[in-house]
Amino acid sequence: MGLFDKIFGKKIEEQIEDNQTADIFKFDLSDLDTVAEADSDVQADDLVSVATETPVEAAQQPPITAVSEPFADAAIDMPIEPVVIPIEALPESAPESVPESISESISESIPEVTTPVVETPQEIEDKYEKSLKKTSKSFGARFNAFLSNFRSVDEAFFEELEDTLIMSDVGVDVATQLTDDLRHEVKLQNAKSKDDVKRVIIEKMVDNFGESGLETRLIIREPLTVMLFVGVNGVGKTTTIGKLANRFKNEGKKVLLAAADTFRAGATDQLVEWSRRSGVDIVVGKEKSDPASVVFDAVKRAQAEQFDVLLIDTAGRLQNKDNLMKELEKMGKIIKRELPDAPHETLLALDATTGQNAISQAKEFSKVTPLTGIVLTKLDGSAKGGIILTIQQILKIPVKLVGLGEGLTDLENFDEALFVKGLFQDLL
Ligand SMILES: Nc1nc2c(ncn2[C@@H]2O[C@H](COP(=O)(O)OP(=O)(O)OP(=O)(O)O)[C@@H](O)[C@H]2O)c(=O)[nH]1
Ligand SMILES: [Mg+2]
Repeated sequence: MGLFDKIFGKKIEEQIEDNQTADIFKFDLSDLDTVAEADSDVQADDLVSVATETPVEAAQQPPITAVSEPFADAAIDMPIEPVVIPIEALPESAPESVPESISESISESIPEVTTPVVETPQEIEDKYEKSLKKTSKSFGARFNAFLSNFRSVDEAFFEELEDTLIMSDVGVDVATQLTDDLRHEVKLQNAKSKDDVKRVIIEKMVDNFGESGLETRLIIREPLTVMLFVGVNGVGKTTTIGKLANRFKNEGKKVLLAAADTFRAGATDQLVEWSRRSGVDIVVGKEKSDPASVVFDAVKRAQAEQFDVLLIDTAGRLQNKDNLMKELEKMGKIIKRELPDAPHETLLALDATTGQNAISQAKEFSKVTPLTGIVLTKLDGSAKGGIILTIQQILKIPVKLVGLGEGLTDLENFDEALFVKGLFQDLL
């Protein structure tokens, strides 16, 4: 049984019969305009625009470890003697301290903490459905526009279908493959109405998606799990770490964060604020210092103090690709020297609203470092849809986490069935 039948239950033949009498088209082209307007809701780096009215003081403010000395590139092969200074001992002007003004502006920009609760399966399903509403609408609008011209399944139909899929961000290769598969699909040849055609196409897309067979669960290792977060600027690395730290903390794990984005001014302060909100510890370094030194100290501390999870934030923007490559390589070496099987996860954050660009980013990062999974962020924004349906198929990397909003609890494990249901919620 394909994923489509598992999720939507009915066999296609039965549905085709039912559909002869029912009109299930809910969209017209005007939906596209609404969605385009709504796009502006989610803007990368738009930190100040999401101010909450009530900044929340974290109940617990864990110690911040500062790395005292940045080390030169050559230091990677030399024994490292880190000096750990408690944050209180640093002069006020040192970059490790969080100036009150910055701290305040950051706390205003991060949505309010809600009391930790264990979510029911229904609540998780509702969250998926709500978040994917915008994407589902724009996806649906495209398909309905295409199907409104439907007369018969002929060559012109397949050409138009291919164009529609490409416009929906499915990617040229997948669109061509899917169209070719459908050319040979007997059910499609027999389809007489728009609804039949729609169902067969959707069934094919869903079943292809369900065939990836990739392991989507996060890898957890005893005694210490190390997760490295990579991705271009603004995709949601730091936010995801903040949310994940909160989740692990609620599960009773001892969590340490490493602020290894020493490149962007303010990046450390942002992660410090997330650590305060979740009440977890953090290791920071001086601005522009060697991020590998932060990673080294964090790994040492995580081992010495029996932390369960270490989450490492990295820079999304560097002077050039070579620098990024060198930096990630060096971090990888430092981690492996202490823990040969780590990092256990190297997660690439991708913004679902950036379409095909996300695929190029994944390909570029794969060249720099082996990736174990994808965090697909901003699913609550408006994506064209195709990209999220085909991302695993194209990249052969599992989506492990999805970002469903900016709040502390807006992160879920990737769930294929809920995802597909959410994406096609208004089309079937
Ligand atoms: N709507 C929505 N916004 C998100 C989500 N994840 C992150 N954001 C927002 O995206 C913006 C950028 O997020 P960051 O976590 O700072 O991104 P980053 O990858 O760490 O960026 P750099 O540090 O510049 O490399 C912020 O405004 C976040 O609130 C999500 O799932 N949904
Ligand atoms: Mg960041």
